Amino acid sequence: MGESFEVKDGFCRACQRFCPIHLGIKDGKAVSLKPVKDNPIYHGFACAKGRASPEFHYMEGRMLHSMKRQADGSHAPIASNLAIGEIAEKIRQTVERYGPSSVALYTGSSGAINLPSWSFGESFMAALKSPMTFGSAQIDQPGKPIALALHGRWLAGQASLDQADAWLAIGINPAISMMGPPNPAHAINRAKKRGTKIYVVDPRRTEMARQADVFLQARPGQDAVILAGLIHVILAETLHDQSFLDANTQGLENLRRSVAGFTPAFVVQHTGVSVAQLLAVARGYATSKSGVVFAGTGPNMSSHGTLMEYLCLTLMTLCGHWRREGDEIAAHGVLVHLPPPIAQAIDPTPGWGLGQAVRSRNLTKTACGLPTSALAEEILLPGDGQIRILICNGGNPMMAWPDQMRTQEAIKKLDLLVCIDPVISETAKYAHYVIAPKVQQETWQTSALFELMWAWFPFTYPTEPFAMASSSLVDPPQGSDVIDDWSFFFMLGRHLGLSLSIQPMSFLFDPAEAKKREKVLDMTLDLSFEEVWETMLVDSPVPFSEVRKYPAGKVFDVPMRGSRVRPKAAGWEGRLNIGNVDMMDDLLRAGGDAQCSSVGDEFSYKLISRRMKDRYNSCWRHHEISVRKWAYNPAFMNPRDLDDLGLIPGDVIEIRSRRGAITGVVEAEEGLLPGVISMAHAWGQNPDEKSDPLKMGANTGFLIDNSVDYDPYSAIPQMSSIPVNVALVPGLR
Ligand SMILES: Nc1nc2c(c(=O)[nH]1)N[C@H]1C(S)=C(S)[C@@H](COP(=O)(O)OP(=O)(O)OC[C@H]3O[C@@H](n4cnc5c(=O)[nH]c(N)nc54)[C@H](O)[C@@H]3O)O[C@H]1N2
Ligand SMILES: Nc1nc2c(c(=O)[nH]1)N[C@H]1C(S)=C(S)[C@@H](COP(=O)(O)OP(=O)(O)OC[C@H]3O[C@@H](n4cnc5c(=O)[nH]c(N)nc54)[C@H](O)[C@@H]3O)O[C@H]1N2
Ligand code: SF4
Ligand SMILES: [Mo]
Repeated sequence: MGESFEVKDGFCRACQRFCPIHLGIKDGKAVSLKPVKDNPIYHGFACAKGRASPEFHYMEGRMLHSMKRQADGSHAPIASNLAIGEIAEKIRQTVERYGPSSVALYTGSSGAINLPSWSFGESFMAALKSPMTFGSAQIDQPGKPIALALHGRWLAGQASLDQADAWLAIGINPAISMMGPPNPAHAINRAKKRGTKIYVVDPRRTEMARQADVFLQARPGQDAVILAGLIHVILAETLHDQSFLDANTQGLENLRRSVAGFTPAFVVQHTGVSVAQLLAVARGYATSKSGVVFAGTGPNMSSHGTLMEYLCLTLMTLCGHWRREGDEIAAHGVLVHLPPPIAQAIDPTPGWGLGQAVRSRNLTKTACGLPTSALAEEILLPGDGQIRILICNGGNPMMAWPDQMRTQEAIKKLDLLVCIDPVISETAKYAHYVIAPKVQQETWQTSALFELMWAWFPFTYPTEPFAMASSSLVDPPQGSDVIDDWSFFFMLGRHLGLSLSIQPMSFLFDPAEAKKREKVLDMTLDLSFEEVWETMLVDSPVPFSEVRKYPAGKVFDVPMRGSRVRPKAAGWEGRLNIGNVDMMDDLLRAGGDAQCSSVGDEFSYKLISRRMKDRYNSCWRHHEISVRKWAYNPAFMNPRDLDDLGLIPGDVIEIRSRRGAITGVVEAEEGLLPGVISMAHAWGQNPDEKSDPLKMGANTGFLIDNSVDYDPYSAIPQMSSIPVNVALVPGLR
């Protein structure tokens, strides 16, 4: 038999940025991935991780069959269909005895990127009548949707990063994380060439900070204080947009009172930035025409995350930095309808206290969903409402949830744990069943994800109406029994006699309207992946069947292209709130906390989180690309701190928090603020496994306690800026 080689167009799925690519396929196997050079939006980019991703499909450790846990704790292959039948039976018995709320779903990062699996998971839970759906979003940047609810939304949205003339980026590093526009490095260069001012707040001189006009190298966890300081200066110097505020907002006086104490002197004392820098950013930002403020995971995880996001929105509103009447529109829906570009405000809505509450710590459902950081407690807390079954879709709680100790206790306690995961992850080790899914190029995928991200991450959206939809480009390896993630929920529903329904994706419909439009699936008929996408995108502005013709994407000539923001409707009364009472109270607390934290206590260092270039959370961690530079997650520290402590790079240190201790390997990083340790999450092993810090790294989640120092609204605990101490572990250098 001769060899065959072909090249198919599509896009990489090794991270959420979905870069358009040419996939080389040899004898039916994906063998190479190269960027599409002349793509108008991505400008020919693929990272090393993406280029290596064809190998992920075939690497050792990828499961080609689902697994069932045996009496001795080992896993043995089982036919997927049989496994799903057994899982259904266990769910049936448990629901009969304890009610539907005893079953919970956790959608992790790989589940969230995969819209059909996310959508079918939610639909399954609704049909089962269990409200207990959790996700990685609630331990990521949960302050974003909550703040947006409290502040209200501007229908026409904000400028895209390509349109904006000032960026204020707080604890986000698009050049590595790809949480930013397509091909972030290219976008940063374009912005510099256009003369866009870039302001960065980060304890670390990040890849983006190196290109910044002003880099505020601030102490971690003080972002709300800095934002309040910027607002203070802007109000004191009357640089705000009074006529915009008069016409479209409420709460200015409350805001003014609340930021009164955040004088430049106060901010400088507690954050480490200089007066000159603070004034430069306040003046530069406020006098720009269309500035955007955007924050990332760091400050969202460093306490007062909801407040910090709220102040980002408030700062934009204060300066009238939303798309205004007559401006070129910033975003178009191609696969998902966006709200009409009208220069008017939608009133705030409640941020928390929505529907089903959990039992622990009086926490409620928020605009971001149920608090994932309380899920372990909900499994451990006996009595009515205890969670006994967990379906974990494309996530790895043992590596990624805060509070690894409590997570392990909870995971071990479950009556049934099902993981949908291509490998036996650290969590899947405890699973009763591991369902082997199709991965990456074996699945159908579209760029609808970005269009949905527009609501919370508008700075990731391109200005042009670009979209792509790709069928599966390769088949799973021969002889395998792997299934589509979404079909797990479909088949489970079928076994349980449930009827699943799928809501079309759109920002146009309120929940009641979306419910009316949902399609009830005929559970007796098998569905194809294509039909799944057709159902989800039934109302798309450009028909799915048209977008499908462009697997590596295209800029579509949608009717809105090139149009302008429309004026506010006559008599419209919607107003944004920039003085929300709860947020102003939290701002006073943040001021108080700032004063305490500079006093210093027994834990004199702050451990902050970061992302590493070649590794996506815990995904494909055993592939050589994930460890080509670092086999472990170094504990980066400023050389001055190393000198003070008598450490040299390569030393093994104990890093101790109030909760516990891990061992890290020291590395010097000039650009890091002294007193700060920068270390990536989702490394290391399970707590009771023998771990070599030089081979596997250490799990920073072990240092975190879910039940203290958490955001009172979203419940996200302090996952960055964790107070720690450091000591040499002798003899391991
Ligand atoms: N201390 C600290 N903790 C953090 C963070 C931090 O910055 N600091 N970050 C937080 C953030 S932002 C997030 S999003 C969470 C992530 O939390 P999780 O999503 O729970 O963790 P991941 O490591 O992303 O797990 C992804 C899993 O998906 C599997 N997988 C890979 N490909 C596929 C696929 O195609 N299909 C399926 N079904 N599974 C697949 C992988 O093997 C892996 O087990 O971690 C959070 N935890
Ligand atoms: N290569 C790669 N890409 C990824 C991921 C990955 O693991 N690897 N993970 C993906 C996921 S799940 C997500 S959510 C996104 C996240 O995307 P980003 O939010 O861009 O994540 P990071 O690159 O970790 O950038 C966070 C920054 O916050 C800073 N920081 C930490 N604490 C503080 C603080 O208190 N204040 C301020 N101002 N800054 C602080 C850190 O120094 C760091 O530069 O990335 C995604 N992309
Ligand atoms: S940034 Fe890298 S991993 Fe992410 S989609 Fe692009 S090529 Fe793939
Ligand atoms: Mo994330």
